[in-house]
Amino acid sequence: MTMKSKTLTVLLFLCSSAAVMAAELPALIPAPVAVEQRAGEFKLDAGTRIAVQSPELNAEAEALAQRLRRATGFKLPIDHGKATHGAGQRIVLGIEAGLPAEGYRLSVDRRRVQLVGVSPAGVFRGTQTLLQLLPKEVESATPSRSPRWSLPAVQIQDQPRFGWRGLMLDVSRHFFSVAEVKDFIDQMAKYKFNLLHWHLSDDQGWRIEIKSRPRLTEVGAWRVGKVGRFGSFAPPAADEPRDYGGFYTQEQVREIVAYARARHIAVMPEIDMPGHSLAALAAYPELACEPGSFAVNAGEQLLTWPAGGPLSSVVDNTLCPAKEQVYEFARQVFSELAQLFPFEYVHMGGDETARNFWAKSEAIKALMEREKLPNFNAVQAYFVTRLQKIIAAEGKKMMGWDEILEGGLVSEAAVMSWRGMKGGIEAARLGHQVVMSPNDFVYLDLMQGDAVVEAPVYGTVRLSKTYQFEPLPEGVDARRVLGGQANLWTEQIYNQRQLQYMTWPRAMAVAESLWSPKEHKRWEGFVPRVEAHFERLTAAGVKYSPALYDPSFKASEKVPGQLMVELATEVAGLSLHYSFDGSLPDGYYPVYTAPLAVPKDAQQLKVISYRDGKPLGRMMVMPVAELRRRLAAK
Ligand code: TNX
Repeated sequence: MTMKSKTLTVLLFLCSSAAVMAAELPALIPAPVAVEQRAGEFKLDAGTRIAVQSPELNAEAEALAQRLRRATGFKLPIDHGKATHGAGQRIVLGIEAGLPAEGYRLSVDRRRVQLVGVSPAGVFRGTQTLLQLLPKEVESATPSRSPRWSLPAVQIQDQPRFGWRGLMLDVSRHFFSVAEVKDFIDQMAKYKFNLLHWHLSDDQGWRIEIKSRPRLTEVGAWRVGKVGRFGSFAPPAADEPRDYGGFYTQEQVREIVAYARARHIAVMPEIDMPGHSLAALAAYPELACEPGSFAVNAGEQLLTWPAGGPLSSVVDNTLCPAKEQVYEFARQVFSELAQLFPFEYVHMGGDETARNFWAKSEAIKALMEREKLPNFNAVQAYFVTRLQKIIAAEGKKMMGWDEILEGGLVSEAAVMSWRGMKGGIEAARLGHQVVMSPNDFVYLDLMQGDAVVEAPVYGTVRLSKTYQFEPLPEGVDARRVLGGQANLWTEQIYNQRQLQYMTWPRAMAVAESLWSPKEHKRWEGFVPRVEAHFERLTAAGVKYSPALYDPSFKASEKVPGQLMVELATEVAGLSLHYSFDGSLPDGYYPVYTAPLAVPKDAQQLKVISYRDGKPLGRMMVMPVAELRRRLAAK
């Protein structure tokens, strides 16, 4: 086929309306590089066999077979070697030289499904596309007889845009079990992520067994358990039980690393230093600059951001850069980490270091004089430089949050940009390797919709905003940008269902930003595919946020005293039905067409979105007082 017609089919696939797409081709996320549809279909049935042409692919074949057997109940025997002929349907997996890293080619016709990649990783990514070509019931954990098990005839050529496609999971603020982490990895694999950044320590808990420092998990892994608005809890009383938390043994860590590896996902550990270290100090108080009583934070106020001033901490939560025993501690921790994690990078945090206790410390003062460090940024840089040497001596590369740029950064260190993209742009200019994870696009802990329905946190990042994530800003050297990732901080995430809800569908938008060609990205084409994947998540038993169906609210005052409210949705074609009289609107209520004048004595605006006569979004209950509050805050 000529290049021109290939481009045409891809365009067709991405631009056609939801209805046409659903009829023609299953929704693929992330969108592949090139898709060409053919006539006909491949029927999967009790006679289908899987053929593996290279022993390198045995594990991928077995993983695919297991997924298919579980959902279909078919036997799907696996044949090894070149014998791929004979009667019956075949799914053939093979290695082909010359394809790009993690790339694959998938062709489906009436008789056979052929999947080739340059490596097992490429074939594995291809199997995820293959599964997305099957009906949603393939996601189910139990056999289902209802669907027609068929794949549309198609030719797909695919490869990732970036080699670093990550999600970060914070298991410190709330602990998630081995089974829950594995489940998270399973969901990541479906969307072709290849890196799990595991945030293993923070003020609220130390989560990994370090054999040379047993108190880290004996003491540092446990805190008082609370629910409510994290960050504003009452300080724990002396008699409240410290029984909430947990940690991973080294054996469990190996198990998770192997589990991820089987899905071609690397695991990068993060131990956050020198700030965010209260759990470590609770275990080893001598690592702080000055004596004090340290306890694992349970969600009572800790870090504060005084207006205009630098960040400050209520109790000292930093390891002391002036103490030699801190570097010995770091060496012990990172040498055990280096044994456990084969991935080339380890992450040392480096973010949000409060300096208000350094200012009171004689040890810091002496260090600054001895090393001629003019300010606290230089103290932090001194710490980071020494840490880099410790990590390099363990055979690893060091990565840290963008704060490590402040005060000058050793050239070997890589930077993860979270306070927008500017740290990443600056680091790339200085020649560092960079991963982009800007908080204004890809922070999965932020709300997906309006605070009146979401579990409240301090900000909102809607799906459409996440979909605009572009990891390679103009003018930046592409060789410096490894890729990007989204970060799931868990201060306000108390259980696995909420973990899933905050991740999906936004991680789909991240996956597409990191895998698919930039030119293919189109919001209107993405939405119907996301909607199709909602059904797949449901079949898989995974919770997701329907916030894209909910309106956003904008309060204004045109003439003095007349409150107006404007509604908008991310998705086109919804009707918003509303009431001001306290009753619950349904599809027979007035439809929003233009900004509404809020009646003088109204208490609440209630809104629900419909499409084709069916409710889609949630019942939004917006107090008029809240609209007035937002107007005043502007
Ligand atoms: C900032 S991002 C942090 C985290 C918080 C997060 C909440 C970063 C390096 N540090 O400690 O959980 O904001 O959004």
